Amino acid sequence: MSSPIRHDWTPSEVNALFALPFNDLLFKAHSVHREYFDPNAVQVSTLLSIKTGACPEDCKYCPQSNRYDTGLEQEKLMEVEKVLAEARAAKATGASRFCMGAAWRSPKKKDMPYVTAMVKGVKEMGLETCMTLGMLTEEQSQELAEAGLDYYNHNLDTSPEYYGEIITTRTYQDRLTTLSNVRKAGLKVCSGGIVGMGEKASDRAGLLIQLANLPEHPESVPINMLVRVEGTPLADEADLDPFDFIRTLAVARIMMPASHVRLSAGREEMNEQMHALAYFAGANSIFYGEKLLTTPNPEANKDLKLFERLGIKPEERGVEHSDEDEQAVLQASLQQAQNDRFFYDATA
Ligand code: SAM
Ligand code: DTB
Ligand code: SF4
Repeated sequence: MSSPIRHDWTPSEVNALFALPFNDLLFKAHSVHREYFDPNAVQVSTLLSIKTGACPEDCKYCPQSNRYDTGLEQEKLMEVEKVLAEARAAKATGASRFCMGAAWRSPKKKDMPYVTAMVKGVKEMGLETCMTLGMLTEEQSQELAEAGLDYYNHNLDTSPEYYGEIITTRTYQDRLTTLSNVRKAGLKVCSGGIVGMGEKASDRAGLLIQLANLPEHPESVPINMLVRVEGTPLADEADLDPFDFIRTLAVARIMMPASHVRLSAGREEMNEQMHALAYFAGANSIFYGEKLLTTPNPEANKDLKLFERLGIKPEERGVEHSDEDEQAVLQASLQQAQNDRFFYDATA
């Protein structure tokens, strides 16, 4: 392979990647993508908010912070049975990973038996499991690993330099410590950030340098486009140039060639052409299903239809997904998407 896995990226070379002509950058990213991945496979995860709102943190982008009036209805931790029912439904639509998110600064001792029960139950269905619960200690990471958790999502969000403009209630080092605790427990790491919060290209470079220069690359790198939610301090942030978003995906692909790069939040504002460009630039994972945590996401069927038009298949994952039933479900969903392309409801 001509693109090695590196952990020594410098600001000057990453800034130079961002400054490349768009076509040169895309060609480079796509070439790297083909060295490590099937370019026509995209991994699909489903997201569920297991505890919504009333978060004590002050992340300026977040509709769930208790500092901002976003009209969000706060909820207690969801019952384990309800979470399992949602996971079953996600499996039935062909998702391979089920991600559970909580609006916490960090989980409390009393929360742990519930979240570990959720992990065990979802795992038993043959789905990969992922959680995002805020900061974790080494012991909590271990507890989740023992319950069968596969991935932990904890984002660095932006560069160390810009971070203070966005969050004041936890430090960048707190985030790095959680990532290190998660690694020590043997969990796979999902970590990325948000683009479109008023940061400079050098901040996007700074975020990717932090991620790529970790002792191991995160297996999954979500790149979120800011969802501007009424009531949050970033609600009126200027439009992001869509090509700058694609550039960020492309540079992430080049710097972390073996990681899944997730085209994450913000897809509701992206058209099909933008999705196709993102997949070409090296994005090979999405959140699938009509809701992210609290904001809308494209309907699963819309994604499947686009997959079909582009010749993309949902990625099969490990032994869990060689399971015949699941393959049948996926095939049925794809068939449905294919049919929907040619027929419409004439009664509507
Ligand atoms: N409370 C936990 C934490 O922050 O560590 C976990 C849940 S939190 C909602 C997970 C991630 O969602 C954040 O780190 C941020 O990257 C992303 N996120 C939240 N609100 C967003 C928004 N409006 N637009 C884009 N991404 C967002
Ligand atoms: C990530 O990087 N993006 C997801 C997931 N990890 C937890 C969350 C996106 C949230 C978007 C705003 C919302 O729906 O509340
Ligand atoms: Fe809380 Fe997470 Fe939202 Fe920050 S991003 S306010 S920690 S839910």
